[in-house]
Amino acid sequence: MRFDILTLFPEMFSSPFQESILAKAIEKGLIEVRTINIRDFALDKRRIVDDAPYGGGQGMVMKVEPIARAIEQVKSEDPSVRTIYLTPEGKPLNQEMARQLSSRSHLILLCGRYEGVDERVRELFIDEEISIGDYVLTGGELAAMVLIDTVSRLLPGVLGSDRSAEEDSFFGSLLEYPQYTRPASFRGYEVPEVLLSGNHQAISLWRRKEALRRTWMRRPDLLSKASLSEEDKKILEEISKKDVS
Ligand code: 4GT
Repeated sequence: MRFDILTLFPEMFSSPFQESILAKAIEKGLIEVRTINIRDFALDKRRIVDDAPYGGGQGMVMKVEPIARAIEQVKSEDPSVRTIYLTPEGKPLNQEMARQLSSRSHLILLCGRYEGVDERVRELFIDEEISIGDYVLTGGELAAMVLIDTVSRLLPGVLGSDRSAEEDSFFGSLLEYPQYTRPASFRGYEVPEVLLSGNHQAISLWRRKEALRRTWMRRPDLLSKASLSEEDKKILEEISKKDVS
């Protein structure tokens, strides 16, 4: 899968893709991440990419022409590329959207700065607008990194082939159960005994219970969308009766 990032700050993307899982994914050729400096598509001698807003007001607006040229260059190489603008006004990103995006072979990610882009960029060139949450950033770059990270880990081979499918069925519906590793005892705080028991059926049941408990306590909104078995519903009834920690 290929990502073309249109940005005024390509340097921001150097380190996130040079570490760990994403670096390996690039090495293996599973993903390709390219940055395109929008300023390279400004043709005037000062290479101006922004201007004051018509109608007045605070800040600057990113001009349409450099962005148009940059997008058109990528599209001339691959007319089927999908163009995404990262903005707080976009559709909130979730696991299901990440899964759908992971089926595409090529995305353009447009990163805004200042007060954002001229509206005609959105009308003429953008297929989809995505937000990573209800808060404001200084630019779309961090949002683009978040999107690339969450989509890339869903591609076959990026995490280790057996893991991804398993996780997909689970996530989006329930929070994760608690995890422990050695030592079994730390300053008097013990790992739950069942995890040391070797009883895999008991361990699975405990984990399902803890996932349900955590979801009920922290994200009850997720439970209405989750696919729950009859046993899950019984467990939840018990949890809601107790209602502690
Ligand atoms: C928040 C998000 C985002 C920004 C988000 C245009 C100029 C938008 C600054 C940019 N803030 N981008 N993608 N929540 N800020 O996704």
